[in-house]
Amino acid sequence: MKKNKMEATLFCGCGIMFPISKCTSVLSVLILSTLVAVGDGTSPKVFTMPGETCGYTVDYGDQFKVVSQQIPHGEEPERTSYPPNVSCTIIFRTQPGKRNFLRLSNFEVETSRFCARDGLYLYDGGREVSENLLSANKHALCGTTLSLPNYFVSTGHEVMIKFVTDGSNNSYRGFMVLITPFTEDEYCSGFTCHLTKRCITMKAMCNSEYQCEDGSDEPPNCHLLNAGFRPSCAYCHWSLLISSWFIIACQRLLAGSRLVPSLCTTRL
Ligand SMILES: [Ca+2]
Ligand SMILES: [Ca+2]
Repeated sequence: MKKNKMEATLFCGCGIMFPISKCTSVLSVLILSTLVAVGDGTSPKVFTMPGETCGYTVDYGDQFKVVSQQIPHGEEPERTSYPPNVSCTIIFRTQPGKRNFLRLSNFEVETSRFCARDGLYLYDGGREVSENLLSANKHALCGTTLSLPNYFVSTGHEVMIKFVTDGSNNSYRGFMVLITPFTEDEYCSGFTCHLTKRCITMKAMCNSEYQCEDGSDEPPNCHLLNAGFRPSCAYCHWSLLISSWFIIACQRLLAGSRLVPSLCTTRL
């Protein structure tokens, strides 16, 4: 491989691309890949509460989304409610050795003392015992002033979610919980969240769901990730940024422990 020469210049692999230069103002870049062009990530499988999964265990998923069902509110079609008299429990179990990151959003549930009327229970593990509740106050979550987003992390590979409503005053948005299994492996075969270093599935990247606390799984240049190609190396990602016809910048987005983004720019 010859550097700094345009004729038959070839670069491949996961390193930082060497500087290239040319004496004219035109530079052609051809990206070749035998791999499948990447689209967006994969949306999590959605579970509704109440729904047909209530009372069951969902095994071995890599990401889940749990939402409260919404039904028309009486004679006011512009308003919706969650259904009355719900008691729905679902256990989500990912692969042993993994843990679960839960992100709670769109939260609006009737306020009551100890959330005894309507409430969302997030359990660490598959047993419905109060000491396993992930909420700091060790009772259900309810209300409309919960500071959002709210994050919870399980200690093992199972979490149980329970949604309970009573027979009245249910005209609220309910909730949405994203469950994203993760490991803390130094050598991540998926995507490593920049801040927490948690390793999540590559399917969670660029799927329009924020599954890292810092949002690093949804970078602003998702559409340019790897210049449109999935990398053969899991530990680096290339984006090709063309700011004008004579400036080419290639930015290396690093995952794992070597998180120091670098930028190389070629000016001709
Ligand atoms: Ca209620
Ligand atoms: Ca995501």
